[in-house]
Amino acid sequence: MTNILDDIRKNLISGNISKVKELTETAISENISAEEVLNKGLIEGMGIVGEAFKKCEIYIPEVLIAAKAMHAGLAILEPILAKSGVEPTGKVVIGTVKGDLHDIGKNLVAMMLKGAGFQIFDLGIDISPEKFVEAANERGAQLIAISSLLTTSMPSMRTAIDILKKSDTRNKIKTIVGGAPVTQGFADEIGADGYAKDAASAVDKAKELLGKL
Ligand code: B1M
Repeated sequence: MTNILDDIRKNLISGNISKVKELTETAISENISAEEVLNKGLIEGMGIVGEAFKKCEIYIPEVLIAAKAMHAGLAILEPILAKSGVEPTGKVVIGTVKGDLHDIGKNLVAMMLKGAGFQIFDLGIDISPEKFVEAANERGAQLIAISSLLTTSMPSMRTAIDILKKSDTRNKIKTIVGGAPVTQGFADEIGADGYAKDAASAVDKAKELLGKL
């Protein structure tokens, strides 16, 4: 016999948006806690999607549709979770660097992080180095996630990290960088705490980095 949390996971993985919404509502009406629906249904489901994406068993369109299904479920849970004071996995400020307007990869990373239970403050595109640090301080974020798709905009990542290093909150905030032209070598060179080559790996790295705080 399958239970409703299995059904939520299965429908999330297959991107059945209306079914995930309906099942999430049913689970809540059956007195399953919002936290359990979130962790055992939505987050576990999105974790399976992330692993399949990493192994190239599924591709970007499937991930995006699963993320939409996740959002449909989250929309039901968010007001309940907010009232019950359940803490997010961590707070992340994310954006695309100054001079760069590409946002598809950044959005994917943001969605996967949200899927893993992180609270996301998405600053958008063309974000100045100062803005990343200011926003992280304002929001009490533990992680700044910076995306760059252009070789010309990559140096702006270094500036953001330099500004953070000079600030009082350096030991409270980690940094992760990524995007097609970014490499582990570049991340090391600019002093980023982490690098991830894709959205699913970004979730693993974010969890690892926050574990070190
Ligand atoms: Co542009 N573009 N583009 N573009 N564009 C590229 C990036 C390019 C490689 C194309 C090419 O020449 N072959 C090239 C960059 C060359 C370089 O510098 N290395 C390029 C260029 C040159 C330009 C313009 C300068 C073109 C022009 O005007 N002459 C211009 C720049 C505008 C600007 O930003 N100032 C430009 C404009 C555009 C569009 C607006 C038309 C559009 C962007 C639309 C949008 O994002 N809303 C666009 C697009 C779509 C592309 C390509 C075709 C696709 C990018 C994409 O979305 N990929 C791209 C060529 C290509 O990659 N094939 C190209 C899908 C996305 C899911 O992958 O973003 O790599 P990606 O994200 C991955 C990983 O990189 C990683 O996870 C994601 C998936 O798991 N990742 C992270 C991303 N961010 C991460 C952050 C992390 C961790 C992982 O931690 C924080």
